[in-house]
Amino acid sequence: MVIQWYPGHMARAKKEMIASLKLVDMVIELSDARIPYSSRNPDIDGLAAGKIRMIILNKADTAEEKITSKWLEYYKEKGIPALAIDSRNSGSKKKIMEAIMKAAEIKFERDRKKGILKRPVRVMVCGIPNVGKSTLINTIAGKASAKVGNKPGVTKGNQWIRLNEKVELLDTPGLLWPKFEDQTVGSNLAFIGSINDEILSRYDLSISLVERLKAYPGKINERYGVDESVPSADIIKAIGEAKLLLKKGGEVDEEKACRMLIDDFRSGKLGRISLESPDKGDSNVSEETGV
Ligand SMILES: Nc1nc2c(ncn2[C@@H]2O[C@H](COP(=O)(O)OP(=O)(O)OP(=O)(O)O)[C@@H](O)[C@H]2O)c(=O)[nH]1
Ligand SMILES: [Mg+2]
Repeated sequence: MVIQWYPGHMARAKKEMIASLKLVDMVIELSDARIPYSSRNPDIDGLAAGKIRMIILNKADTAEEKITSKWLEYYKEKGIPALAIDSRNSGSKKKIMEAIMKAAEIKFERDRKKGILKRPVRVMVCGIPNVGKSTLINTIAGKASAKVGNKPGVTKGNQWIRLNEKVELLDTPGLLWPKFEDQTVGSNLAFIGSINDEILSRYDLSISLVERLKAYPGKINERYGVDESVPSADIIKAIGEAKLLLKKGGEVDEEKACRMLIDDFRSGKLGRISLESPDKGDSNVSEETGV
């Protein structure tokens, strides 16, 4: 299965993002803590050059804490402020606001020197689809200002949200890039729900996910009570049998079994799983930018 998804609305969103970048001081890029490398759009480094930067490893509740800490250490070494959070949790608000105000200090200082006292820091929140950008903004705002949903492409256009006299946030639509050179990146993005499911084979995706979950022996067994030592195709069937996902004639509904497995991974019900680590020698860290 070859995965590519760069619909026309994304090319338009990119243009809109480039136009809005002129208006912002800071760019907060959300990535998914389970795949911090694959979930970062390689275009953003270039587009956001010269801006104050911050990286958020979102959905940290679904990733292994030990590996997320290694990623935070990795960004610390690069000198890029990074945070790991569950953006649905209102407790994250304080942590994010403190990080924004700390990172923005340089801008406020610059303004003060110019005699500008009342200009807020303008912050663009960007990242791939479905990574939690709008959820994060709602949590910080303390109300449902931006539309959220568990599928890619929920936010259709840029939307400003004024938090207070010091901070304004810009919600943006999820952005991918025209070609995934490495198909592991493509499937990682599909696992977390950043690719439109309609263009994917759920069956092929589930087989790849079962293969990847071999790094976490016991997770599938714990959740569905099935034997993990059999071939991947039989694991899918066994999940359908165990969960009574049957068609009319009593045959296993594999489509439903695949959907359950993928949804359970996406929501973290399979447990904390990290698919990428920053350990040295891992091919999943960009040689070019080192980020
Ligand atoms: N487990 C978990 N789920 C989250 C977290 N943040 C967001 N979600 C869920 O992820 C889904 C997508 O959230 P959105 O905020 O709509 O994502 P988005 O990045 O704005 O998506 P687009 O606008 O489509 O690009 C929703 O079902 C959220 O509840 C998190 O930190 N942890
Ligand atoms: Mg959104």
